[in-house]
Amino acid sequence: MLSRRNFLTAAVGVAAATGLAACAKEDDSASDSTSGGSKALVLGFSQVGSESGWRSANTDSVKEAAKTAGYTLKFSDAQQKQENQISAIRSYITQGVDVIAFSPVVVTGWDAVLKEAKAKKIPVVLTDRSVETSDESLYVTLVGSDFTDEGRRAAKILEKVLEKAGHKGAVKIAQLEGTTGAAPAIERAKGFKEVMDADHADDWKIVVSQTGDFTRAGGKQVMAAFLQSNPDIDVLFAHNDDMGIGAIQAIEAAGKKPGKDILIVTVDGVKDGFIAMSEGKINAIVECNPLLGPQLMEVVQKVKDGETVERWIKTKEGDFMQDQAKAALPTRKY
Ligand code: GYE
Repeated sequence: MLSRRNFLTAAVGVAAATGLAACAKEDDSASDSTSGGSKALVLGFSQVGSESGWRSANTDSVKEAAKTAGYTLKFSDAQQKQENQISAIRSYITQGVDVIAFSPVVVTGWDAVLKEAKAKKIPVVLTDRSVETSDESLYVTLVGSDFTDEGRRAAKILEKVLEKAGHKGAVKIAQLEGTTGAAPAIERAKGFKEVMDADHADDWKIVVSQTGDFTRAGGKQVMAAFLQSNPDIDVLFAHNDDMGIGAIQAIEAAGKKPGKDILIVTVDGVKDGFIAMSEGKINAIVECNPLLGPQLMEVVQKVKDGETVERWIKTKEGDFMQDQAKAALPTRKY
């Protein structure tokens, strides 16, 4: 596995090698760019949507890195709908792009369209989220995080949070899940449960768990319902910062103190998450890095050149407790 530093170095190399491409266009530009007489690589990218701060940072990173690399980027936003992603991918196939990259909203239901890409010999690179497929040859590689490990890390950091808060005895946990059927929702829940079952079978219990679709509005609405059915929740584990921030509003509206009456652990580490943490409202954040653009562009170039790449290029990330929030905030890049 290449370290992130190696990737960044390599990405800079790719950018230098491709030179200052004359006219890399964004957002479904149909024009062919040229770089020193040779045709610029054309990348079709289908994004999940714009549901969260993580997603906005990811989109910016992809667009910026494509520009730096001198690629022609055809970008589309699927608004969290699988059918939109499938039609975007089909249109990239019809246009005959060099490489297709996408972040699949859910894990299942991709085989048919991926087979169409394979038939046209267009390589597919997954980014951020994975798919479930019976035919491993339908995509080349995944550039993204280990979500199961993020779930495990969330449980481990919750142990510290509980200790710090002096919480003793039974722990009633509410879980705000990400989009139903999405890899980060499935795997973060799985990793968390794994640690819970192994080390806390006697004291921790998930009393309510429901999707908030990775959005603030979803987090707020579902948390309000949780508080009605289970007013004695001790902990909230939210699969992303945005749902956690929405939940904070619901907790405050119910007259409780987020971060004190209800301890909160989230995933992502976007700026607004760090702000909430520095205000004492989130207790710990498990980082999930959205700045995948440079790594993705490097892999895309290799795939286009027919080089072998690893099946899973993992992102490196860290964990943060509340007492680190203020110091870390100015250095956060997303
Ligand atoms: O955690 C969430 C976003 O797939 C890792 O999607 C991504 C997740 C991220 O909506 O905020």
